[in-house]
Amino acid sequence: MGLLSILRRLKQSPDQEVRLLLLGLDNAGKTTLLKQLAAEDISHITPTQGFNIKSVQSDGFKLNVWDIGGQRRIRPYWKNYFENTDVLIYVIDSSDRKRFEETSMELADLLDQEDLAGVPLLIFANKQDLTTASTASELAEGLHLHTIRDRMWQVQACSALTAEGVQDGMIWVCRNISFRKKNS
Ligand code: G3D
Ligand code: MG
Repeated sequence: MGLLSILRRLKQSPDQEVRLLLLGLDNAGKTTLLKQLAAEDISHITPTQGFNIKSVQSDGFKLNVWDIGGQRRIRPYWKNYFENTDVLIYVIDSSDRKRFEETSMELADLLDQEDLAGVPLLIFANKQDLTTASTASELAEGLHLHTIRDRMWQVQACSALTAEGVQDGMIWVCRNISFRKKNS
């Protein structure tokens, strides 16, 4: 059974649609993670023509997924996908130190987006099964995550391949779903 079906039961209100944005550089592990999350119960995948954006709908959850790097051409369209995001999930390949700077800059760009202001951020320090992986705390330090003060955030070590740590991360996600829609 997919993790999302477990998480569905953790949601505060069954009718509420939780909108998640799953982003990261190419090769970070998003697609692998998505398979762990949704398993067989993805009811609907819509590839958006020309944009490489995947919208995955699974009863009560909506996930928008795409590679964030090298997509400057489509930046004007980001807005459409950011609106009403409950939690931002950012995936990093912890074994790819050469790209820490790049992924850090892309993340900083994201956090600057007005539509994502205050949206809770879960960072998956992925590929922990590799011996070459930086630990979650090394990653946090390398990416200066402690400078993030305008939202709730958490780094979760995981392996999308073995699923280790994935559920813990998603439990954090469920606990930090923002209710901006209701409050605003
Ligand atoms: P993306 O969708 O973010 O671009 P993918 O990334 O999910 O396609 O993963 C890119 C590559 O990393 C894949 O390898 C995938 O198997 C691998 N990968 C993803 N997560 C993990 C993990 O936790 N541990 C390890 N060891 N590998 C992982 P290939 O070889 O298929 O390109
Ligand atoms: Mg992919």
